[in-house]
Amino acid sequence: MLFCLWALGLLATGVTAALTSDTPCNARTATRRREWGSLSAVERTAYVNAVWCLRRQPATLPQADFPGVRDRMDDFVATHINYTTRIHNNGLLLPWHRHFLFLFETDLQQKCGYTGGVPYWDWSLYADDLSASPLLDGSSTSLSGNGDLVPQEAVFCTPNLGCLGRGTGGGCVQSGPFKDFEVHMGPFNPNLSLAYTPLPNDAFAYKPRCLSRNFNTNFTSRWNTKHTVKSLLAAKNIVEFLRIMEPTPPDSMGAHGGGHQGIGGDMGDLFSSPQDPIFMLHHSMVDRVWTLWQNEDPVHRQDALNGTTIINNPPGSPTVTVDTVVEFGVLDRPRRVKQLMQSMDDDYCYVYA
Ligand SMILES: *[C@@H]1O[C@H](CO)[C@@H](O)[C@H](O)[C@H]1NC(C)=O
Ligand SMILES: *[C@@H]1O[C@H](CO)[C@@H](O)[C@H](O)[C@H]1NC(C)=O
Ligand SMILES: *[C@@H]1O[C@H](CO)[C@@H](O)[C@H](O)[C@H]1NC(C)=O
Ligand SMILES: *[C@@H]1O[C@H](CO)[C@@H](O)[C@H](O)[C@H]1NC(C)=O
Ligand SMILES: [Cu+2]
Repeated sequence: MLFCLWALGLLATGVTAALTSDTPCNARTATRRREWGSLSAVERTAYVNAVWCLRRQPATLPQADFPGVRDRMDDFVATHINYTTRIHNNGLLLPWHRHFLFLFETDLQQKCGYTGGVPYWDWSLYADDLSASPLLDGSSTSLSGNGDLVPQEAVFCTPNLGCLGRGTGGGCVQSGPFKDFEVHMGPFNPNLSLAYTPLPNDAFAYKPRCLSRNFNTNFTSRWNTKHTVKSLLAAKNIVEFLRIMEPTPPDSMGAHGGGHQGIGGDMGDLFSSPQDPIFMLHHSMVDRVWTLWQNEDPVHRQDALNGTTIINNPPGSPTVTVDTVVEFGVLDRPRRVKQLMQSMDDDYCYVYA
């Protein structure tokens, strides 16, 4: 009886987090993150509606200092921008984005009544034809499709990769639920991502424009295939895993970058890519493959890390260990990497279906 009253009191004050942490985490109670194509139309719509709902929630970051932050979705974008040069192409890519995704999922659930997990984009199903996928075909139950064709779009060239064919879009997303989804920050000069430099002064400036995409299967059909996923799962250690997922130095490409550049447009922007709703589904897949890989040999892989806390692991930068503290700005208190290593421990209780 006492317990009931106590539980009711918690419910009444909305402290749902306290309740969930008392619920044992097992395969039955865990949040299930599922492949987009396996969701029903009703489930897909529920996810889309939850993302739009988050867009209508107030921001935490003050608009006086962050003019581009207009809503709760933008809190996530600005936080990602702020930490970009500390969480990519290094030892923090996997743990930092795992928590970022978890915080987003928790917001969808707590602020917008969403009851599922963040779905994932299984790259390998659609690597050769993004536009034909249930995720990106532009239908009302997709996450919208390609951007319209910008004829003068340049080919994508880098010194190490050479030139890949240009994308098939480049302009505004034309149809589907996110056709009118404005983005507010960026774009960033891609050269900024090569080094650990201060953010430009206009990093959080308000620059409203349409959501753009530029589908390019030259990326996905090379770095996001069935073979890619198989190789990731077969990686013998974290060094090999990261070499396939996100190799350094800058000019190399992996599954993480291939997914970003394969969608292109705003998703191709290392700093402000969380503005495209596909971002979270891409990172759900990144996290899924990491989780499956970890669970295959927990003793050796649970706490496996490699790399530093600075983009591209420059010589002398601090090595990431389980004791490294990572920050999430206004989204959450700082965490030790140790707390971000197991999908069914500490704050987490999710599985990939
Ligand atoms: C890029 O993709 C297009 C369409 O599939 C193809 O015709 C072209 O050869 C590809 N180019 C490169 C450089 O991969
Ligand atoms: C990036 O740097 C390269 C080499 O310095 C330069 O040629 C290119 O114009 C730069 N790109 C942008 C967008 O500033
Ligand atoms: C990552 O692994 C490589 C290869 O084993 C090793 O040489 C390097 O020192 C490691 N780096 C860090 C920062 O742990
Ligand atoms: C950006 O990072 C700095 C340094 O960790 C931190 O003090 C600041 O609060 C962060 N700002 C945002 C918007 O996350
Ligand atoms: Cu990122």
